[in-house]
Amino acid sequence: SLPEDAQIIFVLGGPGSGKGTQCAQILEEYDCVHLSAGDLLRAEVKSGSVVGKKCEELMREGKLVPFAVTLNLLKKAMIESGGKFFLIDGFPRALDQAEQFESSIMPCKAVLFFDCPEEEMEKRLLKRGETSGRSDDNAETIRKRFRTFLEQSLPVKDHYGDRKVCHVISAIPQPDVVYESVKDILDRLGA
Ligand code: UP5
Ligand code: MG
Repeated sequence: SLPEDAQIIFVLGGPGSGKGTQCAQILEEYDCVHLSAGDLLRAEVKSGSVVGKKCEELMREGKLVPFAVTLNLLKKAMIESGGKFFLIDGFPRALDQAEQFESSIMPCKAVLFFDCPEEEMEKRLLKRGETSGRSDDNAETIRKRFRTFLEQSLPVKDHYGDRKVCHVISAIPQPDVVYESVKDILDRLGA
């Protein structure tokens, strides 16, 4: 099980807003465990498991995989890491996921939300698609990911916004400039 003084920060934002990039920066300075739900899912797909095969198709369509799958992958990775300060990147992606995760594991301490216009995110993802090998980095799937984000994931931000734990950060500037804002918030949180 998890240590009693474990802490969780959810790192959210649209597809290509820079969640992974900022988490990599945070890791260099703070003692924490970075868990990307998307990376865990891609590893599951790569493993060739039955669950992975089902997720592969959904991810190629820009849809959400079943909550139980991400919950199990995250829970396992959290425990196995032996850490106690977790950056959970790209999860929860729907309101019910947020509620169920928090009631079954623990409430989050804060949310970092990277705010970025769709045109900018699209530009970044198309560029990355030239070399990433990610089956969802193509124009058609990117549009579907944006739709899923608006319809299912954005309500999560409003949910936390109401609870005042959500910190909205502009993700438009260069990564090191965005990171300055991130650092300010983490330091204020006493991370
Ligand atoms: N880049 C980054 N920051 C930049 C900046 N400030 N200025 C200019 N360029 C910047 O960055 C994306 C690209 O932009 C990179 O090339 C980077 O260099 C550049 P990245 O840091 O990778 O952005 P990120 O927000 O992490 O983008 P990602 O594509 O990972 O976001 P998604 O949320 O779309 O992907 P994720 O891996 O989280 O999920 C993939 C799929 O898995 C989902 O579509 C869904 O099907 C499934 N999923 C679930 O079903 N449930 C889950 O809980 C999680 C995932
Ligand atoms: Mg990512």
